[in-house]
Amino acid sequence: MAVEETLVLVKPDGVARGLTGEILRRIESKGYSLVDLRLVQAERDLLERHYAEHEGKPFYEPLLEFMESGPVVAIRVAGERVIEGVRALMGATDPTTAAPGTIRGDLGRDWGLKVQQNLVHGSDSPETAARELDLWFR
Ligand code: DAT
Ligand code: MG
Repeated sequence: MAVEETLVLVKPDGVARGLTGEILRRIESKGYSLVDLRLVQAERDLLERHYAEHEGKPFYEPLLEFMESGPVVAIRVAGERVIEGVRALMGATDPTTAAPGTIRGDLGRDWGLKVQQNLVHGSDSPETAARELDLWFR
Protein backbone atom coordinates (compact mmCIF):
# COMPACT_ATOMS: atom_id res chain seq x y z
CA MET A 1 0.00 0.00 0.00
CA ALA A 2 1.37 3.38 -1.00
CA VAL A 3 1.91 6.16 1.48
CA GLU A 4 -1.23 8.27 1.89
CA GLU A 5 -1.82 11.72 3.31
CA THR A 6 -4.75 12.92 5.39
CA LEU A 7 -5.99 16.12 6.97
CA VAL A 8 -6.30 16.28 10.75
CA LEU A 9 -7.86 19.29 12.47
CA VAL A 10 -7.54 19.93 16.18
CA LYS A 11 -10.88 21.71 16.60
CA PRO A 12 -11.36 24.91 18.66
CA ASP A 13 -12.24 22.92 21.80
CA GLY A 14 -9.04 20.90 21.53
CA VAL A 15 -6.90 24.00 21.06
CA ALA A 16 -8.69 25.89 23.87
CA ARG A 17 -8.27 22.98 26.28
CA GLY A 18 -4.54 22.72 25.54
CA LEU A 19 -4.85 19.25 24.01
CA THR A 20 -2.98 19.94 20.75
CA GLY A 21 0.21 18.39 22.10
CA GLU A 22 -1.58 15.30 23.40
CA ILE A 23 -3.33 14.77 20.06
CA LEU A 24 -0.08 15.25 18.11
CA ARG A 25 1.64 12.84 20.51
CA ARG A 26 -0.90 10.13 19.74
CA ILE A 27 -0.52 10.60 15.98
CA GLU A 28 3.29 10.58 16.18
CA SER A 29 3.39 7.66 18.64
CA LYS A 30 1.34 5.61 16.19
CA GLY A 31 4.21 6.14 13.73
CA TYR A 32 2.70 8.65 11.32
CA SER A 33 4.68 11.62 10.03
CA LEU A 34 3.74 15.26 10.41
CA VAL A 35 4.31 16.84 6.98
CA ASP A 36 2.89 20.31 7.56
CA LEU A 37 1.09 22.12 10.36
CA ARG A 38 -0.54 25.52 10.80
CA LEU A 39 -2.66 27.41 13.32
CA VAL A 40 -5.66 28.83 11.48
CA GLN A 41 -8.54 31.09 12.37
CA ALA A 42 -10.86 29.60 9.78
CA GLU A 43 -13.00 31.85 7.60
CA ARG A 44 -16.64 31.05 7.01
CA ASP A 45 -15.98 30.36 3.33
CA LEU A 46 -13.35 27.72 4.09
CA LEU A 47 -15.62 26.00 6.63
CA GLU A 48 -18.57 25.98 4.22
CA ARG A 49 -16.45 24.21 1.65
CA HIS A 50 -14.92 21.88 4.23
CA TYR A 51 -18.35 20.79 5.54
CA ALA A 52 -20.28 21.03 2.22
CA GLU A 53 -21.55 17.44 2.61
CA HIS A 54 -23.44 18.46 5.78
CA GLU A 55 -25.18 21.55 4.38
CA GLY A 56 -28.88 21.51 5.27
CA LYS A 57 -28.52 19.17 8.25
CA PRO A 58 -29.81 20.44 11.61
CA PHE A 59 -26.33 20.59 13.14
CA TYR A 60 -24.73 22.41 10.17
CA GLU A 61 -25.09 26.01 11.42
CA PRO A 62 -24.04 25.29 15.02
CA LEU A 63 -21.13 23.25 13.65
CA LEU A 64 -19.86 26.15 11.53
CA GLU A 65 -20.31 28.61 14.42
CA PHE A 66 -18.34 26.30 16.69
CA MET A 67 -15.59 25.82 14.11
CA GLU A 68 -15.13 29.58 13.72
CA SER A 69 -15.23 30.22 17.50
CA GLY A 70 -11.45 29.98 17.81
CA PRO A 71 -8.30 28.82 16.09
CA VAL A 72 -7.84 25.29 14.84
CA VAL A 73 -4.60 23.44 14.18
CA ALA A 74 -4.51 21.95 10.68
CA ILE A 75 -2.06 19.09 10.18
CA ARG A 76 -0.98 17.22 7.06
CA VAL A 77 -0.20 13.66 8.18
CA ALA A 78 1.42 10.91 6.09
CA GLY A 79 1.78 7.14 6.33
CA GLU A 80 0.57 3.80 4.98
CA ARG A 81 -3.23 3.60 5.46
CA VAL A 82 -3.07 6.81 7.49
CA ILE A 83 -6.64 7.82 6.55
CA GLU A 84 -8.12 4.73 8.21
CA GLY A 85 -5.52 4.83 10.95
CA VAL A 86 -6.31 8.36 12.04
CA ARG A 87 -10.05 7.63 11.98
CA ALA A 88 -9.36 4.70 14.34
CA LEU A 89 -7.25 6.91 16.63
CA MET A 90 -10.04 9.53 16.72
CA GLY A 91 -12.89 7.20 17.69
CA ALA A 92 -16.60 7.58 16.98
CA THR A 93 -18.22 10.97 16.34
CA ASP A 94 -20.05 11.17 19.68
CA PRO A 95 -17.37 11.64 22.35
CA THR A 96 -19.64 10.35 25.13
CA THR A 97 -19.77 6.89 23.59
CA ALA A 98 -16.48 6.86 21.63
CA ALA A 99 -14.39 3.90 22.75
CA PRO A 100 -11.93 4.44 25.59
CA GLY A 101 -8.42 4.40 24.15
CA THR A 102 -9.40 6.79 21.36
CA ILE A 103 -8.81 10.56 21.33
CA ARG A 104 -12.53 11.36 21.56
CA GLY A 105 -13.19 8.52 24.02
CA ASP A 106 -10.38 9.44 26.39
CA LEU A 107 -10.43 13.23 26.16
CA GLY A 108 -13.93 14.24 25.07
CA ARG A 109 -17.42 14.27 26.51
CA ASP A 110 -20.76 16.04 26.08
CA TRP A 111 -20.45 19.51 27.60
CA GLY A 112 -24.19 20.19 27.35
CA LEU A 113 -24.10 21.97 24.00
CA LYS A 114 -25.96 20.89 20.90
CA VAL A 115 -22.86 20.72 18.77
CA GLN A 116 -20.68 17.80 19.58
CA GLN A 117 -17.38 19.26 20.60
CA ASN A 118 -15.36 16.23 19.68
CA LEU A 119 -11.83 17.63 19.52
CA VAL A 120 -10.67 16.38 16.13
CA HIS A 121 -11.47 16.02 12.47
CA GLY A 122 -9.92 13.43 10.15
CA SER A 123 -10.59 12.94 6.43
CA ASP A 124 -12.74 9.87 5.76
CA SER A 125 -11.57 8.72 2.29
CA PRO A 126 -8.74 9.32 -0.21
CA GLU A 127 -11.00 11.62 -2.26
CA THR A 128 -12.00 13.63 0.81
CA ALA A 129 -8.39 13.82 1.99
CA ALA A 130 -7.21 15.25 -1.35
CA ARG A 131 -10.02 17.80 -1.41
CA GLU A 132 -9.57 18.85 2.22
CA LEU A 133 -5.77 19.10 2.05
CA ASP A 134 -6.17 21.35 -0.97
CA LEU A 135 -8.55 23.58 1.02
CA TRP A 136 -6.41 23.91 4.17
CA PHE A 137 -2.92 23.86 2.59
CA ARG A 138 -3.39 25.58 -0.73
P1 DAT B 1 -16.91 12.85 11.88
O1 DAT B 1 -16.33 14.14 12.40
O2 DAT B 1 -16.78 11.75 12.91
O3 DAT B 1 -16.40 12.46 10.52
P2 DAT B 1 -19.36 13.69 10.56
O4 DAT B 1 -18.54 13.93 9.34
O5 DAT B 1 -20.58 12.83 10.41
O6 DAT B 1 -18.48 13.08 11.75
O7 DAT B 1 -19.87 15.08 11.15
C1 DAT B 1 -19.02 16.21 11.15
C2 DAT B 1 -19.13 16.90 12.49
O8 DAT B 1 -20.45 17.39 12.68
C3 DAT B 1 -18.90 15.98 13.70
O9 DAT B 1 -17.54 15.86 14.02
C4 DAT B 1 -19.67 16.67 14.77
C5 DAT B 1 -20.85 17.26 14.04
N1 DAT B 1 -22.00 16.36 14.10
C6 DAT B 1 -22.19 15.22 13.39
N2 DAT B 1 -23.36 14.64 13.68
C7 DAT B 1 -23.94 15.45 14.62
C8 DAT B 1 -25.17 15.42 15.34
N3 DAT B 1 -26.05 14.43 15.16
N4 DAT B 1 -25.40 16.42 16.22
C9 DAT B 1 -24.52 17.41 16.41
N5 DAT B 1 -23.34 17.51 15.76
C10 DAT B 1 -23.06 16.54 14.88
MG1 MG C 1 -16.66 13.47 8.68
